[in-house]
Amino acid sequence: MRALIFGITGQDGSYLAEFLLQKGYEVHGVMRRASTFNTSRVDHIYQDPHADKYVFKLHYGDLSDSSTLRKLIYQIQPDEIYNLGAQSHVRVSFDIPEYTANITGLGALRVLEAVKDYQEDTDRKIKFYQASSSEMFGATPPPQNENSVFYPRSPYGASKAFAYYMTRNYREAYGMFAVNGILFNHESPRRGETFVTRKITRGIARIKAGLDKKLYLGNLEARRDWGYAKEYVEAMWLMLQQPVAEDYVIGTGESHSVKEFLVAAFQYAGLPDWEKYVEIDQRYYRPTEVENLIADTTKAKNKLGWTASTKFEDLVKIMVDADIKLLGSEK
Ligand code: NAP
Ligand code: G4F
Repeated sequence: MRALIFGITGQDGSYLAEFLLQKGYEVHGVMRRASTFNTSRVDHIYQDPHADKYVFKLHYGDLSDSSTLRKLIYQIQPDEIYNLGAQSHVRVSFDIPEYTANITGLGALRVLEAVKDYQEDTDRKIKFYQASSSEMFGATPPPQNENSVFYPRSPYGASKAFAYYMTRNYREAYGMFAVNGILFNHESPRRGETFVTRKITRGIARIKAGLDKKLYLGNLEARRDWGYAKEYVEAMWLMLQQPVAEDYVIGTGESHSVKEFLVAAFQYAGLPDWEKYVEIDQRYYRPTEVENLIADTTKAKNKLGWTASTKFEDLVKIMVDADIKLLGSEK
């Protein structure tokens, strides 16, 4: 089996690549050219092109660049494509809405269109996974499932909703095996440093090491359904192994506030007086907020046999421990 991953250098892309390599896949990934190294999450699985068994291959490309992604699909001839590439930061999407729509929204359409043409030209089939998001539910009250109404509250959420509907449309219009995994927030030690969980655990490590005195945050009342990213990539893969292409909600079924995460993380790190260190800064608030997300994962449980094993308390511990260890090794 051959898989092509857009967004391989991201949190999920790196876990998915590891997962598929363990399953015996040949894994191809698309990375952006950058002036600094952007492969730190996959460096540990990087292979020299001259290796005997060369099964992990990186290619330059960008979701804004139809001709290159089309060329890659024709050259690689993957059995499965996972589109995890996105401008994935909700707050930033208010600053760069057009770019977000181009990459997070139109990027998915560019891949779908290339897959459609490839299938028509070659008579081969490609299964397509779209990284849809609980941000699409936005203001719709929890719990949210596959039938809940979308009410996006950001350019990011609206762009993901566009990609979601295009994925469904290509499934219905052209009979493509195209699925949406509607994933709720999932975190890990590989989470980007500006998402709130990682910002907190990294901030704690720096405070404990005496490098920072304060941690500046925005809205502490928002609630999220936080799971462990390493487990969520299996659900992505399972969706593509089903006999019929369908969309699935993936989460833990629990919701916690940012404040709860903050308190649990500071306490676990041995700093119970968290208020001494945390300041609220308006710049981290969003013009419109998503207040509460809780996944109803009944369908995933029944059809995929998938449930989240790592819950809130364990996730906090994994992330705090990892950031304290990382800072220690950097020092
Ligand atoms: P992430 O860490 O931000 O990774 C995003 C990936 O997309 C990175 O590899 C990034 O490359 C790549 N990318 C960005 N712009 C691109 C472009 N113009 N062309 C090609 N690739 C581009 O996100 P993640 O947390 O792994 O999430 C994976 C996907 O799931 C994203 O689509 C995200 O929106 C979606 N999602 C995430 C969550 C969550 O809680 N993590 C929940 C629901 C849905 P660089 O490394 O070069 O920046
Ligand atoms: O960690 P966040 O930035 O994640 P958010 O906005 O929920 O988006 C993440 O999850 C989505 C799935 O629902 C993904 F689709 C998306 O790609 C991304 O991975 O913010 C979580 C909450 C928000 O309510 C935010 O207002 O934390 C609040 N928050 C409070 N202070 C903060 C901060 N968020 C960030 N990033 N930084 C803060 O200082």
